[in-house]
Parts: sequence; structure tokens; C-alpha cells
Amino acid sequence: MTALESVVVSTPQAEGEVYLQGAHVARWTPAGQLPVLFMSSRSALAPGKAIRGGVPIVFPWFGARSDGKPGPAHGWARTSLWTLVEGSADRLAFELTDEGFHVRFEVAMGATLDLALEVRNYTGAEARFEEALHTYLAVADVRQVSVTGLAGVEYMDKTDGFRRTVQGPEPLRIAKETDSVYLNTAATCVVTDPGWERRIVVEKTGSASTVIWNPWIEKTAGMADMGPDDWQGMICVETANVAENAIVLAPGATHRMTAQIRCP
Ligand code: TA6
Repeated sequence: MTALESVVVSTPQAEGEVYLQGAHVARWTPAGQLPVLFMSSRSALAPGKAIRGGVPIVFPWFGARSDGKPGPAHGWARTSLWTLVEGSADRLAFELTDEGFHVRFEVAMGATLDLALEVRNYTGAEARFEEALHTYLAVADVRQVSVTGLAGVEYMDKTDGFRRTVQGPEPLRIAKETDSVYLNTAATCVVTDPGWERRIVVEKTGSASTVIWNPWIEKTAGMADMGPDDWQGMICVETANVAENAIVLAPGATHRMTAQIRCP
């Protein structure tokens, strides 16, 4: 099987790895910490196959394509081969051009993980796109985890026909399949993981949506690229612009979305 090419980062501040396919951050472990990103032991690592874990780049649509043309779930960016255009010990930049979009992804791996997704519209007309940094965070036991930052925010519940409701005042807990698209929020989310005695902060700019996902037991059992108990060790906190928060870019315009992940 053809292996995927990757760039390995190893500095006194952090260890990590980014695949050229999808400019996919697969690993990030700051010095003195446990790995911060979840990666399924059963993930495909083959050309054209989505990688289950790390930080998949979702672009230019979220979920199924909706313009009547063919295309993979969550867009073509995560399974395309990107070009490494800048590389130093801890700072990398990747670029990809397709369907009139020029996309640049910057990664800085240190005590924090700093990500930036920059899109320029070369279609010659106004262009609409969705995007997400579909970040899989590693936790000891998702059943013990709580997430703050989303109190009072409206979300679509994809486990209940996209029903819209508002997040209550209490920290968010995961006790069943959870697939929630929070809208019109610029908030920083904090994941508290008592099992590993740490907090993971996800701070963002240029993003109006946050997605929280855990497939739980039954959905995981149906996923060939997840171990049966993998759902316990992960929670996705996704930095995004989806649905009514999709971006509409004028010809030649650029949009930049960033996320910083850190363990304070
Ligand atoms: O972001 C949550 C979600 O949209 C879920 O509905 C689920 O489909 C997940 O992404 C994983 O999608 P994937 O295409 O990577 O299997």
C-alpha cells in the first residue's frame, strides 16, 4: 500500500506530524503533555482516503455536497494532495488550488498549536463556501468531560433532524451521540478532562460556527476506521463556518479563519 508523505516536527517545544494529503495535522504533542489530538488506530492512511483523527480540513462544503455536482463528504480538500510551500522547524505552510479557490493552510507547532486557513476567490465571480477545522481532541473518557463557552448559543442538532434549540447555562456534557452545529458564535471553548487532569482551550478568529461531535457507541460500531471503544477517547471541537455562517467571497477577495489549541 502506498504510504502517505508527511512532515515531522520535532523541537524542544513539541512533536508533531502533518500529512501532505489534506495538509492534515495528524499529531501534536507539546512538551510535557500527553498527545492532544486523537487518532484512530484503525484510520486509513492511504491516498484518497479520509484520515480519522487529527485535524481534517473540511472545504469547500460541510457534510454532503449540495450543488448537485459529485464530491466526497466534507469536500475535496482533506483528500487532495497539498503542496508544502514553507517549512521551518516549527512553522509550515501548504497550498492547494481547485475549483477556482486558492487555499493556504499555515501550521505552527509549539507550546500551542496555531492553525490558519486562508481562502482566496479566483472563480471570477462571487463564491460561497463552507469550511471547518474538524479537530479531534484526545480525552481520557468523554463521559467525564465538560465543555464551556457555548451557553446560550443556538445550535442545530443533527441527531434530531437538525432541530434548532439553545444551549443551556450548564457546561456541555456528552452522554449520547452528539452532533451539534452551534451558529453565530465566536466563543472560545474549553474542554475540561478530569481523567487526564487537563483542560484544552480552542480559541478562534474568523469563525462563526462551532461543531461538537462524538459518535458514541452505536455509530462508532458502524465505522470501519474506529475501534469499538474509540468514542470514549475523543471529542471533536470544530472551528467552522457552515450553514447560514457560510462565507460568501467577492471575486479576488480573501477570508482567513484561525484556531489556537492549547493546554494551559
Ligand atoms: O462534524 C461532525 C460530522 O459532520 C458528523 O456528522 C460526522 O459525519 C462526522 O462529521 C465525520 O464525518 P466523516 O466524513 O469524517 O466521517
